[in-house]
Amino acid sequence: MAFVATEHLTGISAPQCGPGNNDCNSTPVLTLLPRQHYQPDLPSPHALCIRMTLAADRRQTQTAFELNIDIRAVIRALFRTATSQPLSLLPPIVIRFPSFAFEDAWIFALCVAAVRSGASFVHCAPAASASAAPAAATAAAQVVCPDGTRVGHAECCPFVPLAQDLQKNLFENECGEDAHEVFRLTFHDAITISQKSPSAGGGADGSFLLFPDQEPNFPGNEGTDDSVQALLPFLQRHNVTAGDLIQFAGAVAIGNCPGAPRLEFLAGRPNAKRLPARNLIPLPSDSVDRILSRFADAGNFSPFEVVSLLASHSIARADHVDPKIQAAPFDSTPFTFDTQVYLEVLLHGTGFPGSKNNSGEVKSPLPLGNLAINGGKGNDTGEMRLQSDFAISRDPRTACFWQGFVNQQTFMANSFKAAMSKLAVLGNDRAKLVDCSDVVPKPVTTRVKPASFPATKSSKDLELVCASPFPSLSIDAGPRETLIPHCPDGSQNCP
Ligand code: HEM
Ligand SMILES: [Ca+2]
Repeated sequence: MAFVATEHLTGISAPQCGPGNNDCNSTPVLTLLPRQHYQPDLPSPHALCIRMTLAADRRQTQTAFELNIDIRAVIRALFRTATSQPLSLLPPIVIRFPSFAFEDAWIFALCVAAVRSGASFVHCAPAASASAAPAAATAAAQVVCPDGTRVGHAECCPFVPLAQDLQKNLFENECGEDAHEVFRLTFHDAITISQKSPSAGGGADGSFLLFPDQEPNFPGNEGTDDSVQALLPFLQRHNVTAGDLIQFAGAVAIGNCPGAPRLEFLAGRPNAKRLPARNLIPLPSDSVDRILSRFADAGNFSPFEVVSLLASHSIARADHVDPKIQAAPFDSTPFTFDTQVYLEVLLHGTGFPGSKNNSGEVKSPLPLGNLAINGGKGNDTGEMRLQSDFAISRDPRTACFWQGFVNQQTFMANSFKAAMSKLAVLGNDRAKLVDCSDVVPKPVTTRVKPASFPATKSSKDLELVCASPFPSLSIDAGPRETLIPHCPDGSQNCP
């Protein structure tokens, strides 16, 4: 057997019924995904760590349990296969429940796993290591800030006016260009750290804002100067560190995008002292090997977590990949944090929205836009596809994770949130930070529609590598390629 002790299963319940979600009519689902997520926490090769997200009463709580059962027996039973493949290559298994009693569903799921594994006894207890779980739930609000807001810790007070200032003077409460660019900066600031080369950079330390004339010029950072210039005045006006400002502004920004989760925010990142090394940012022309090993080197990110983080490309448009076109979107809903990007990247590519032969770009399924139709006057460039997204969606190590997010809005948003919790504190000691998640504004609750094939596309256009069944999705009506909105309000022309 090729199982290694660092591979685990994780279970995450998908549906959450309430404002801003699209799963109200579906049955609760438990997805058990093979995963190498909690490397430090496996007490023995015979334990199975199941991590759960409970969506009962519309609050999310997370609990980790450990079952003292034979992991190989569970795998064989769950996947009905005596496979020698690593767990990360196995398809996810989905169990559907007939009711919305989430707690019952979880206990039932654990029993199913245990019974199927043939375990003679099952012992469930909270995971011994708290490091597996995100920081403890936000402390009960007990401090009153100068403006009267109640927060968990005094250190969180400066972020209250900062959130208001960002919304009013930068984002205008929209999931627009500024929100996208600022969100991207959370990644580019954090990823410049290396376990192999400890002096190469400090991770999420605000170096971008402290060396604003240098770091945006590094390879892979094309376009980050806009968000750096946008954030610098906020660093002047507010008493927060540069690293905290970047991660907090990203959390505020993404909350303006329908479908996005409310991110964790921990405060207290010390300011960067030095500029990081230049070569730590993944490029869209990089191989999957190189990308996965860069993320592993930066912070032990598993392939599942890398795929989870790429949900961000659901609210993304490129200005610098093709010098001939601006704001070329990666999916047909660039102002909605949905699963369309996972679907659309799996479609057969037919052409380029602008010029050919750009580094890091491959053919997309929706290249037409309305530029051509309107004699060059339209605003829809057509969709762009990054070579890295394409390769990750079709690599055996990541294809099932990628496909597993299609039309799984809540699962995708929860997985993204969990991976962002790791990204946002790279280079920092979680234990020294203060949980200020309560000052992150609540995300917009606009309903997100289920994933659907863009007009003219169907399941015939799918290029699937993962053997799991593909969800059945509707097709948008229309005689020609779906036009992609250019503005956050869904229109083609912004005021
Ligand atoms: C495999 C690693 C990744 C690669 C190679 C990559 C590459 C790119 C590229 C080339 C662009 C277009 C930039 C431009 O031309 O303006 C882009 C945009 C973007 N990326 Fe990534 N990215 C990666 C991972 C991530 C992650 C982990 C995040 C966040 C957690 C992220 C967030 C974004 C956002 C929000 C944008 C849109 C910016 C805008 O619309 O202005 N990316 N990415
Ligand atoms: Ca989208």
